Amino acid sequence: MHAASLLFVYLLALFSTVFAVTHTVVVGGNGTLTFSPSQVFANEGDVIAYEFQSGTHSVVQSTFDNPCTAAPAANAVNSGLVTVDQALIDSGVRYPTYRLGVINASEPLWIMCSVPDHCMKGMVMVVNPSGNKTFDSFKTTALGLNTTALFDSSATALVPQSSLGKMLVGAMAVLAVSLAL
Ligand SMILES: [Cu+2]
Repeated sequence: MHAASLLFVYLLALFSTVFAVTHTVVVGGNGTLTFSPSQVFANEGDVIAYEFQSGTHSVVQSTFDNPCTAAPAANAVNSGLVTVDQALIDSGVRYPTYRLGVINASEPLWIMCSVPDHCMKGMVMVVNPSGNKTFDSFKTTALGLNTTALFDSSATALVPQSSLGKMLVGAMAVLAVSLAL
């Protein structure tokens, strides 16, 4: 390849790196059953960093129509259950964080916590909602559910500390799961 072309490719890569944004979403802040913020608008190349701050929660992909049921796709986003050890946090260990890379910004990513009751108490969020599929209607559907039978027990596995692999998951890529345990 011509040197000028190589330089162009390099600058392009540098450009996309410089403008990639990390969106931090606090999970369970102040002991609440919340993702905060509950809506994120991200570009391709951006990273969503789910920071678990209290209790036991998870980041599990669901669907707009079934907010509290794990999405059936084998490669759906699923952090497994993450429990925050407050003693470790107090000693200076960083919050466990689950990171996703956005590879398709046109596809909404519907997220819920799979711990029984949390989703139907409104513990849901979305990355890149579109059109009439809004966060508010997604949450309203979740709040209208009243059975724990909807929860997928496969979402209860703990994430091994070694799962730092990069895998493609629907609209997202799991960049890393770093559990400070
Ligand atoms: Cu939860």
